[in-house]
Order: sequence, then structure tokens, then C-alpha cells
Amino acid sequence: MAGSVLITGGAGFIGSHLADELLRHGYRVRVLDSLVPQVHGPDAGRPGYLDPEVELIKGDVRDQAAVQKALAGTEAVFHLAAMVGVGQSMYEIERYTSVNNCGTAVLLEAMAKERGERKLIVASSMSIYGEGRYRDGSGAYYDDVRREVGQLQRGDWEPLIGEREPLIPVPTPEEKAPSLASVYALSKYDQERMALIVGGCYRIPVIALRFFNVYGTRQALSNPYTGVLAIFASRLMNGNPPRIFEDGRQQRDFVSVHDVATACRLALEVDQQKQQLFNIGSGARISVLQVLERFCQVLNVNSIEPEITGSYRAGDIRHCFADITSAREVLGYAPRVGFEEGLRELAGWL
Ligand code: UD2
Repeated sequence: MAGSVLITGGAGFIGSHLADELLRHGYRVRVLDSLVPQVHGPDAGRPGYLDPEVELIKGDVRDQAAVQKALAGTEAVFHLAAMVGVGQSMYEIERYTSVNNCGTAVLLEAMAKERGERKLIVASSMSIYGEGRYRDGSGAYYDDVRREVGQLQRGDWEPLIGEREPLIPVPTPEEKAPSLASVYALSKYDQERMALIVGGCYRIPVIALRFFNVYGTRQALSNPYTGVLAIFASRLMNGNPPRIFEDGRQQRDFVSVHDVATACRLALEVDQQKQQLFNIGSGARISVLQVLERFCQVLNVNSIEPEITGSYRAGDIRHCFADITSAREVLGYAPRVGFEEGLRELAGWL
């Protein structure tokens, strides 16, 4: 089904890779992006990595006129425009809520008013799960460990980790109940719910994709709130020791931005309306320490010792990695970029 699609936030890290993926598959791509200075630098123009075939409209997703103009003539929408960063969302509360919630509201209202059925794919986040799913020795699941074991926070996690860990982290499926621990997570959950409620009312087919730890080229290195690999990259390149929070054994699911872009396209093309929420990860788990080790190998850096702080970053979770069974079975998603390969590509781009 090639046609004309809109990507809000399409000049950013994930959106620009999605634009490439869609162009490769014969779509016409329009992007609405405000080119925020945190990502693109002050007075930034069109980013050099954005394919010349992409039609770029510079505008804010909260601006009704810009959104209407961007929607005109398109057959589907990917909504990626958002403020990203868990920690930052806790002190830029108004800004995160405004861009993420109101931006989604403006887009949905415009889509609801327009005639013609457009599919909407919303970028959501694993952050809505809070802590991932755990299982104990008897096989029972624990979906909100903090609540189950008495509101454990940060340092209080110690009895749960390492040799003495009585609870084993297991892949988190979509049905795990949300446990929102940041304004960012709340805004992502609101985006999902708002899209599903409005979509249901106006017959807009909606799919929300919960991205896990996405990494790859074009992730802003200058933004201290981006993912850990971008932070490690900029520290290593500047000869600074990377800082590891906790003991570095916390586990995540790192997924290549190319696989995420493919998942987005598959969500557009899939012909079903029953399941609307999908985890998008690699399906593999890795600890933060292992991530750094592999990255240093790929970069050929062996002289910089990391600083293991032992301290907990406010709002951090211990483990979370994706159960991607639904995406595999329903969307036909199959992650293709191995971690080493993804790291090599990232290293080549730095
Ligand atoms: C958060 C969000 C995720 C996404 C991502 C974007 C949650 C649960 N998830 O994931 O949805 O928005 O952020 O970045 O909130 N770390 C270090 N040293 C550093 C930086 C990070 O050790 O310099 C650790 C950090 O403590 C964590 C892991 O690396 O355990 C991954 O951190 P991250 O910021 O890349 O992403 P994460 O999992 O908090």
C-alpha cells in the first residue's frame, strides 16, 4: 500500500530513519517538525541527513494550522513528535505535557474533523511499564514489584539483585499494567489512550508501538537526556570515563533504529484492527555493563575505565526488556540488526 504519509517529528532520530524506510518502499513522505534546538541546534534548518525526497514543513504539532496543512492529501500518519527524556520531564512538566499531550490532542482533533480514513501509528514507550515483569521461584508473576514488595525505591532494590535476587526478571508483555513513574511516561500513556479513545469514536484505525531502548545513528549526542549509548559515545569521544549507575547489571532491550523503522512500516501495512498495542524491542536482554564493554570493543577503546557510581539515577527502573511475540505474530516483525552490527554502524557514524 504505497501512498502519501505524514510523520510528525520526522526530522528527528527515529522519524528520519522511518522516512528512509518508507521512501524505500515507495511511499511519499511529508514531515512536520519544529526542529527543536535541543536536538537540531540553534537556528537549525533542514537536517543534512533528511532525504531530499522528504517534504519538510517546519511547524509545531500544537499549531492547528500547521497540522491541517501537513495532513492535507495524506493517507496515514505516524505521530512521533514529542519531548523525550524521563529525567528532564520531571522539571519541565508544563513543556512535556504541552507538547506531548496537547500536540496529540491537536493532531487527533484535526484528523477527526477531516473526512477520509487515515491510519494513525503512535510512538509510545516502554517507560509506561515502570519496572518490567518479574517471576518468583514458584512461577508466579509480579507486575508491580515496587508495590508488591512494599514501595521499594532506588537503594532499597539491593536485596532484590545479584545472587540473592528472589525475583527473576522476565520479558514484559503488552498486558502488563502500566506503572507510571514520570511525567514523560504519563504523557506517553495519555497519548496512547487519547488516540485509542478518539480513534474508536471517529473510526480512525490506531496502533501504538511501545519502543524499548532505541539506538543508532542520528541520535543527538549533545543532549544529556538521550539514550545511554549516545551518552557513552560522547563521553568516550571526549576522553571522559563513562559513568555507570547502580552496579551496571540492570538489564534493558536495545533495539536498532532500523528495526524500529521497519516495525512502524509494518504497523501501517498490517490489515487487522484487533490488537492495537505492540512492544517493539529486539527480544534480547543485555546489561548496561555489557553494553559498554561491547561498545568499547567496537570502538577499540581499552584505556578508559568506567566509573561505576553505585548510585541510582532518580526515576530509574532496574530491569525491563520486551516480549515481542505479538509484534512477531501479528505484524510479521523480525528484528534483523544484531547488536554488534548496530554498534559498528553507530561507531562508523561518530
Ligand atoms: C528511558 C525510558 C525509555 C526511553 C529512554 C530514552 C524508562 C523506563 N524508559 O529508558 O522509554 O524514553 O529513556 O533514553 O524510563 N545509564 C548509565 N549511565 C549513563 C546513562 C544511563 O549507567 O550515563 C543507565 C541507566 O541508569 C539505565 C540504563 O543505562 O539503567 C539505560 O538508560 P537510558 O537513559 O538509556 O534509558 P532508560 O532505560 O532509562
